[in-house]
Amino acid sequence: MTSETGVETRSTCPYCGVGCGVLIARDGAGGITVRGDPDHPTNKGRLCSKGSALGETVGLETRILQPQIDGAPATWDSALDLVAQRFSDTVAQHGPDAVAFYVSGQLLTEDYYVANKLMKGFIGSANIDTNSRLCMASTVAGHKRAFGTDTVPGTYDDLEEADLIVLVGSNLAWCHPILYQRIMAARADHGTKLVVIDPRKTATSDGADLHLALRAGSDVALFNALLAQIDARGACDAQFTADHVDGVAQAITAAHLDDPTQTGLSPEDLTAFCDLWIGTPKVVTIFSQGVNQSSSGTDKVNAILNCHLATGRIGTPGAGPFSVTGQPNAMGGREVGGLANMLACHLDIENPDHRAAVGAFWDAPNLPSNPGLKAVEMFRAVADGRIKALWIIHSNPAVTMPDANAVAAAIAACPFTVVSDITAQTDTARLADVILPATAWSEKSGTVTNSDRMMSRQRAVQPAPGQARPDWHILAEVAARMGWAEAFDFASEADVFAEYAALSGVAAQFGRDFDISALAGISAQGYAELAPLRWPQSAQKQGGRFFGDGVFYHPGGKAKMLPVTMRAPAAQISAAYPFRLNTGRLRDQWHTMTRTALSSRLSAHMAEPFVDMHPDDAARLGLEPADLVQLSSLQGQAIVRLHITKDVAKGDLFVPIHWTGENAPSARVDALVADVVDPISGQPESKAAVVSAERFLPRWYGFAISSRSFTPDCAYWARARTTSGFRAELAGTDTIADWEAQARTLFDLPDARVQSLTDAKRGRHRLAFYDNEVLLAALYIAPQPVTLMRDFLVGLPGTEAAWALAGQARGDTPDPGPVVCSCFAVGRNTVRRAITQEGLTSVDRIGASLSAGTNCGSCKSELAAILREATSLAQQ
Ligand SMILES: Nc1nc2c(c(=O)[nH]1)N[C@H]1C(S)=C(S)[C@@H](COP(=O)(O)OP(=O)(O)OC[C@H]3O[C@@H](n4cnc5c(=O)[nH]c(N)nc54)[C@H](O)[C@@H]3O)O[C@H]1N2
Ligand SMILES: Nc1nc2c(c(=O)[nH]1)N[C@H]1C(S)=C(S)[C@@H](COP(=O)(O)OP(=O)(O)OC[C@H]3O[C@@H](n4cnc5c(=O)[nH]c(N)nc54)[C@H](O)[C@@H]3O)O[C@H]1N2
Ligand code: SF4
Ligand SMILES: [Mo]
Repeated sequence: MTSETGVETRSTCPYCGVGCGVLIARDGAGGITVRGDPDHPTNKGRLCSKGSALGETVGLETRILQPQIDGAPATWDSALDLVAQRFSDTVAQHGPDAVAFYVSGQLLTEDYYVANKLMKGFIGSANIDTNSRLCMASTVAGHKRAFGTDTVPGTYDDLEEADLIVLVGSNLAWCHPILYQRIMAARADHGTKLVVIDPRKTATSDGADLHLALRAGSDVALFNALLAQIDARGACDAQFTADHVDGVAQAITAAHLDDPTQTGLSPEDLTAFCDLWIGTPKVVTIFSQGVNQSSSGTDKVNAILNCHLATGRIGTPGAGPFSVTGQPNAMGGREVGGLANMLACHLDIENPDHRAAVGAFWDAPNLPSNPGLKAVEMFRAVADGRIKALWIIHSNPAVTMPDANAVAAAIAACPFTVVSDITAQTDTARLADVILPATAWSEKSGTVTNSDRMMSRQRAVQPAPGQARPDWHILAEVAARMGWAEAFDFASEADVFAEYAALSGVAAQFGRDFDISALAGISAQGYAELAPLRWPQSAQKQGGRFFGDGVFYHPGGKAKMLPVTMRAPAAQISAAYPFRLNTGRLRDQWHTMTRTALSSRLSAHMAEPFVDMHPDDAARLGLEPADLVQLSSLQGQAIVRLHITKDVAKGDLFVPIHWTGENAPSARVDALVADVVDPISGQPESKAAVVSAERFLPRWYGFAISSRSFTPDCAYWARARTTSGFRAELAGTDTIADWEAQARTLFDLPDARVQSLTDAKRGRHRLAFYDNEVLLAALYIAPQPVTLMRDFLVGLPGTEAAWALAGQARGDTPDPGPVVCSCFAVGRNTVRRAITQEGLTSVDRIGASLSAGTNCGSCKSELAAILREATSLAQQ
């Protein structure tokens, strides 16, 4: 179903787990407009920079619109027949465990349900795992150990109710911006205190009362210190623990035995933290990837949950632990059983009663009794030939799995790999035998569940382009061709959802938390009109919080505190690998950038991959600002731009995760990361590799702009979209004899008129290509990192820029600097100038003068940092 031009349709943002409601309208020119839904309870009309730019990322230029077999266009029938045949043959010859699905927390609930039903119910293997293994697995395991289920107890309303919010391993200002803004609003309104626990200084910690820059991986020691103090100060809730919690004494004993000095924090900071936390009953502890992505991730989760259980601060307004989910449907995937060690609706694969009930409900003959392979094990099994047919849906593991080079090699060598994606231009799709074109957000329809258990609809407003089909539909078609037409005879996504809701009622009979059986009989119209609602939705309970009543899901109804002890990250710093490599996200990019990089606005915030390094380390290595740095580990190498900053501690490095073979092949950070996992959750330690760093010394550095896309071929390059085309940073190790010929090949401009400026002795070359007076492309080469007014130059292609070779603006046109506010394209230098020239003293004043920060607000913490910097410079 699609909508008419101008008519607004309610849907949900496809990016992060905040789950903001949007209103989408077709603009009559093939595109869409997107604004925040004022009636959605999560965001009440607000959107962050990524949500605001959604309209710019739905174009078709990079889409795959027809199935491909071995790189050649194919019909749906031949592609689906081939996939079904190869999977059936592989199962027949080698058994069901010789095939696997690797899926995604970005799939809609309906897609996920069908994938899980096909693999676990009918193919008869549990080899379906998901990128949520890299994301939420430690939380799932920690929740199950403590609560007996994977339940997020609270709701977003707790952010406004709380008096203290603690963020552990979470850069909320960039990764869950609308939640961060809700916290900032609560802070302005009633002074909510904010503590940030992160080894790195971030946009999030900039706004905090207390930033605990603990040593990487030491969160367990910190929360054990807190638990020991809770005990020592008599702050345990004796009644609550006696009635509702097991394991209290053991957990407290373990906490006292742990050593808080491992955190590297000062005794004053530790005391300040304990004072605040213990002294503030309404405390919410939010945690994310700094906790989960660790070889002790599950213990970190339980160390946090222990403190809330000991004090009974859980499931009441303004109090509780809160795992924020990353992907839009990370939570939904956990509900449908998308992880290899779960069944469906929070039922357990290893429980024979659960298996029998689900098997009967699905009328499925083949339910496996053992968990399947978790992501890292799965790709190892692909590598060593145990898995011979693999279907990757909605994920890009050749970039995002640890030991990514080995994973890419395994996928390439797998006898049969299918990739379902919206584009064929990904590192993973390029390795596939069959690529299946999926419909994308704004064309597809279904439900997602956000971090606070709110189920919201995504709705289609645009027709499916070309031959693209919804993911659930593709899966059902393959299932039918494998011989299970009846079980997968879904007429629509509404049909899938109704079946799923009915199954949750079966699960509820086993006393499971996830119960949406009230929706079991939902009609097509009811589904079409479904307004956001929070689970559970059963006859007994609708939405609300869990555990405030002290009722948990372990047999006997009690929660468990776990005795945990800090373990350092698995890889140890050594003389050969002296740096700890932290990794994470940037404000305006989403994972491997297949959608966000289509927006020039979003690409302007940080246009190149980089490594944050402390000034003392840079000095010791003899590195200068803007040098290129080669990072090496036992697994692989990366080359990135140096960014010298005190935001990271000495010995720590930070590299963003977003760049891929498509836009900066040398900067794939997971090529450096070992595939070490948490022993309980199987989640990889993505933020604590050890690496060495040295200057990467090319013969030449370059900067290129062009109105058309181009793909460089040199040791280092990074390309990004601009308002007028594309830009790229380049560096090469080879000697180039003829720069004009080189540039013509690069830009594919064999005949265009050229203007050049060469100082061969100094190794400087500048070339600009024109169509009449209009600039098509330009290349700037120098033996050192090229200094240019880049943020000015990127606007020139397509204009009559006769002076492009100068590399800077004429006269007194000022250099705007890199973009800070992507909504209004306001550069850093523009903000600095306005602060000094106009004497601006607050973020609001900056907004009034330049509009920066007045739309989505995602840049407010950066504006505050520029303001602080400018003010302190002025006072010196
Ligand atoms: N802009 C943007 N937003 C996103 C995404 C995106 O790609 N881009 N992705 C979404 C997804 S899937 C996810 S999972 C979330 C992730 O959201 P976050 O978890 O907030 O994001 P990260 O940047 O991965 O990591 C968070 C922080 O963990 C810190 N950290 C590293 N090691 C440790 C440690 O040992 N202890 C502690 N306490 N902290 C540590 C890092 O310094 C980093 O600042 O973001 C979601 N939102
Ligand atoms: N070192 C390090 N590694 C990490 C992390 C980290 O912090 N550090 N974070 C980890 C985490 S938390 C996560 S969640 C993962 C994310 O890693 P991935 O899931 O691998 O990354 P994405 O770029 O989100 O991949 C989604 C793919 O789905 C495609 N796609 C988009 N829409 C659709 C659709 O509707 N249907 C289909 N079939 N395909 C579609 C996109 O084009 C893209 O290729 O990365 C993990 N890797
Ligand atoms: S916070 Fe931003 S990315 Fe996340 S759901 Fe809301 S608009 Fe989308
Ligand atoms: Mo994630």
